[in-house]
Amino acid sequence: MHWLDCQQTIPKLEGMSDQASNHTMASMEPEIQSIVHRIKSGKAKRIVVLTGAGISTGAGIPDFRSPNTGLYDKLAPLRLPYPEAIFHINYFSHTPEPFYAIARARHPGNLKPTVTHAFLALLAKKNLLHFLFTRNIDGLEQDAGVPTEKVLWAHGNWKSQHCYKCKSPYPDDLMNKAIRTGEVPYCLETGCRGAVKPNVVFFGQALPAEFDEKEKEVLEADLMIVMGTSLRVAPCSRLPGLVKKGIPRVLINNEKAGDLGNRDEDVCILGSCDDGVRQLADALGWREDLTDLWNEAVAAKKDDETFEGGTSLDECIEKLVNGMKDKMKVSDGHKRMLENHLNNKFEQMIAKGPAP
Ligand code: CNA
Repeated sequence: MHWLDCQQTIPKLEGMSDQASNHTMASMEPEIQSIVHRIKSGKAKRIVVLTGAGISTGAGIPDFRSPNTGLYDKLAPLRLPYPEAIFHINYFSHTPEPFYAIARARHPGNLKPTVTHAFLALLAKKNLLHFLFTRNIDGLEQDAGVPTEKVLWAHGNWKSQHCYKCKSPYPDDLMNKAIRTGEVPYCLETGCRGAVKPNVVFFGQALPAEFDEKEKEVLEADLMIVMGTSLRVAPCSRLPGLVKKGIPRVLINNEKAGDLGNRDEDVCILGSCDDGVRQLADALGWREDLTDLWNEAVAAKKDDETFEGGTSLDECIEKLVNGMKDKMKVSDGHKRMLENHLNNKFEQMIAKGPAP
């Protein structure tokens, strides 16, 4: 069993070699060619991919940790005990209002897959995608056409919901209404009154049971691609470390992440995911296929009128801040109580040591 643990972070640039750290898109040509050769020669037929929030920022969903644009920086006006609290099950159990206040701005609703999502679907179409681990909850890889049996949504997704307390399911139409209005939905079971939560894995909750089983797919990889993740949240962050020595690992990300770049065979393509996959597609002679597939995926995603005229994250946060004192009744005393409670929880978690 693995638990989503925001305290179990891996330092950035851990032991990154100077050679790897200096590579940029412009100077990566020989390394990209080695990956292209591996794919074209049939040596890479079982590609395992790990994706994170950075592949969906182009679709309009902010990631967590990018400075200024990431969700955690934007949450500052809410004065949460710590930014991750908004997605921590202990905090949600007391105070679900902040989560619902921003839910509409986080929901993929009418958002379209990016060219990076289309690249994943293209890998699948060419029978090269062995398995995709995503920590994203937006489901855009499925919208792009990646077959569901090839994906593990390690942190769950928005497609269903239940009461956090008694686990009763909750109807989709009422959930959509809650997301649209920003009001917390409560359990319909008599006497329960637990807040309803989408089936997204919060900090402090267990990952899907299949994670242990699917983790083994990484051992089968003859190429790994890691995209759009800071690799700072366990246990997904450890997946690249399971790739067998001698098997290339490709990082496509705005910044360096984890220990990618430490091994001789690693390739780090620093820059946007969309630029990185276009560059790979060009080098593979796949650009036309990629563009066609992307256009089809964008056209196929039907608009959901529930989310028309979506409210921006900044607007949602401003609204919550304005109504906070009256509506949420979060007094300074209540806030201090929560802080103490959560600090105690974290001390206990840290004392217990890292997740297995
Ligand atoms: P993170 O910690 O916010 O890291 C994102 C990484 O992507 C950072 O290294 C950024 O520099 C990088 N990045 C951002 N935009 C781009 C871009 N366009 N091109 C290249 N790199 C980019 O997010 P992680 O996924 O590592 O953290 C795991 C969390 C984030 C999981 O619990 C997710 O559920 C959660 N999350 C998911 C979504 C989503 O579903 N779209 C959005 C935000 C957060």
